[in-house]
Formats: sequence, structure tokens, C-alpha cells
Amino acid sequence: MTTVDDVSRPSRLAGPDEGISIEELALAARNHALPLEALRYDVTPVGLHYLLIHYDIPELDADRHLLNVDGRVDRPLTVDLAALRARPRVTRRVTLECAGNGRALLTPRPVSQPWLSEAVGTAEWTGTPLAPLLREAGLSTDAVDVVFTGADHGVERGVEQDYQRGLPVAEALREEVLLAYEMNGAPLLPQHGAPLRLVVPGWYGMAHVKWLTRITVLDREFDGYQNAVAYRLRTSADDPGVPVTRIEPRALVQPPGFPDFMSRTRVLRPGPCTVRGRAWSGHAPVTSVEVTTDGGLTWAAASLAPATPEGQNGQDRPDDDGRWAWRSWRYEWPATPGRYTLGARASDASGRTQPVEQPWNRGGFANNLVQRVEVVVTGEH
Ligand SMILES: Nc1nc2c(c(=O)[nH]1)N[C@H]1C(S)=C(S)[C@@H](COP(=O)(O)O)O[C@H]1N2
Ligand SMILES: [Mo]
Repeated sequence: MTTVDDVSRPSRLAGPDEGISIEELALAARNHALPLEALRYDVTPVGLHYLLIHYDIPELDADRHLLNVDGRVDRPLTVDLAALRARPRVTRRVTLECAGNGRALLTPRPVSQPWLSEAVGTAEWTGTPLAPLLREAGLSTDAVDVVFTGADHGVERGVEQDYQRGLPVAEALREEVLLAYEMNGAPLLPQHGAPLRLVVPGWYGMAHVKWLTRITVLDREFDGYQNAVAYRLRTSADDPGVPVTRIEPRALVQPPGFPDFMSRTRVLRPGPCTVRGRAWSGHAPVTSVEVTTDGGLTWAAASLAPATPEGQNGQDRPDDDGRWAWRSWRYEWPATPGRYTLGARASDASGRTQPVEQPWNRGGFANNLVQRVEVVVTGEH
């Protein structure tokens, strides 16, 4: 008999000389990254924000969409979008990063969505806080995890499933967590979770469940695929590993000069060059950014802009201090002719920073290896 196993691939590492396959290319073409020049925007224009969609974008009708809250609650609830929109409205500026960012740069390469360093974006998410809704439903005192179910359905390593993620109840009750129905001041687009998604500031992307249909409170840890199997830091296939949670610190350089079409190597004229970029961390505020022009041998301090966002395009000013969004930084570089490898390293108030040697794990998650931007400063003006 044929089963879903016949179409589903096991988890595996690429062989020593194995290039990116057509299957990885198909995923990369569906799930695009942030073009690095878009680091110039405080808030990423929606079409330039990265995307990650495990299965298909589901077909949902905003006018008929319902959200159910059930499980270990006193009063199960069903609410529509109009009811959610009538609740307190909050806008937060939040940087989202895929936990698999950097995966394709690892050796050996875990075979999955082959991200380079650009699976990131910052948006102003508008919605209503989750915690008051959970309190209205009456969380039972034995609540452990809150499970968020998306309307998308697929099969992954032989397991047929709706996309579902469990979040510890203490995280679900954080005031910053939103049921979001707008992105950058407009209704969510289909690819970003229309008509309703979860936003969990500080956590890697997998926690921000799109196309949200159900919230179920459990009196035990959720053992569904995306928590128990997929998003774990493992050293080997049989290591139970630890869950992927918050975003590790990372800084990205907005590549200076202009690119070669194929190699993406940058061409720069000699002279003073302001190198700019962004830095973020989901654990604690970013405290410093350092820049290298020699691939990580030597470092110099960059100047970090304040965290407070300015409010964009006359829209609602975000209802927070910018704590969950990236910060911009700059570094004055007197560029002289030669070849350089630029990179930047963020550190945060928890003492975390970025490694120059790859932090390898079997899923290729939370890899915040310092970026490498190849630059040629030409001899002529
Ligand atoms: N329902 C559902 N939610 C989902 C996903 C998904 O495939 N299905 N992908 C997750 C992952 S892995 C990431 S990185 C973010 C990406 O959000 P974005 O596409 O809006 O940038 O959505 C998360 N939410
Ligand atoms: Mo992701």
C-alpha cells in the first residue's frame, strides 16, 4: 500500500561534496530571504520581509474565520475577527528571524530550507494581546503548555500534521505576545498568516504560528512534531536535544558598494565608507556591535543607534520601546585598495555574542556565525 512515507524525506546531512539539490532549490524559491540592501529600512517593506512556509498557504476567508480557545480552560471561547478587532489594539515593532537562518553555510550541511544569513525582517505587527483572552477563558491552574494550530496541513518526515507549536504557559502570558491581524498598517497578506497569526517577540520564527485557528491549553508538555521532533538543538540523530526558543544575537552588514551579479562580491571605490547594518537579540538588549574587515581577525567598535523607534509613515507609533526590534549601527571605514571580508558581531546584555567558528547542530538551528561580505576596493576612482 502507498503511504505518506513514500513522498516524505528523512532528516539527513549533505555528503562532503554534495551541492544544493533541486529539492532544496524549490524550497529556497518558495521561501525567500531579505535582500541585504533592505537592511536600510527600519521597518521592512512587506514584500521584502523573509518568508517561511512549511506546507501550502491555506485558503482562508477573513469574514468567516474563527479562533477557538479550548483545552484546560473554564470557559472555551470562539471569536471571529470582528470580535478580535474590537479588543484593545496594540502595535509592536518586532524582528523575526527563522531558526534555520545560516543553515546552508554549515559543514556538514543539514538538508532543509537552505538559508544563507538573511532569513530576517522587522515589521510593525498590530493586533490584540493574547494574555487577557486566555484569562477570560479561565486558564486552569494545572496549565503547562499552550498549543497554537495553523490551518495549513502537510507531511514532514513521514508525519502528517497541521502546523502546530506549543509554548510554555509563562511565555504565552507575556504581555508582548500578540494575536496579530495587521502587518505594517495593512491586513496580513496570505503568505504572512492572513487573517490571524501569533507574534511572540524575542522567539525564533517557528513560534509565530500563522493562519491561526485554535489555541488549546494542555496540562502537560506538548509532544507534537514541531516541538518534540523538529525544532531541537541536537548533536546527533539520537540525541533528544533541547528546544529551540529565543533568538541568539546577530548583526548583519548592509553590503557597501555595488555587487557582481554572480558572485555577489562587492565593488567599492577607495575613500571614506560608512558601513551600516542592524543588530538584534531575543534574549536581552544588544549592548555592542563590533566590525571586522579581515574576516574576524581584528575587531573595532561600531556606534549603535538608540532602540526607540520613530513611528513610521505617520502610522500608529509602536506601543513599546523598540526592545524587540533590530537596532541600526554604523562604522566609519577608510577603504583603501585591496580585498576585504567584512562582518559584524553583536553582543547582548545577557553576555551572549556571535561565534567566528560555526556553532554546529544537526538541524542547523540558531546558527549565529559571523557573516562574511567579500569586498574589493578598486585601485582607481
Ligand atoms: N501555520 C504556520 N505558521 C508558521 C509557519 C508555517 O509553516 N505554518 N512557519 C513558521 C516559521 S518556521 C517561520 S520562520 C515564520 C516565518 O514567518 P513569515 O513567513 O511571516 O516571515 O512563520 C512561522 N509560522
Ligand atoms: Mo523558521
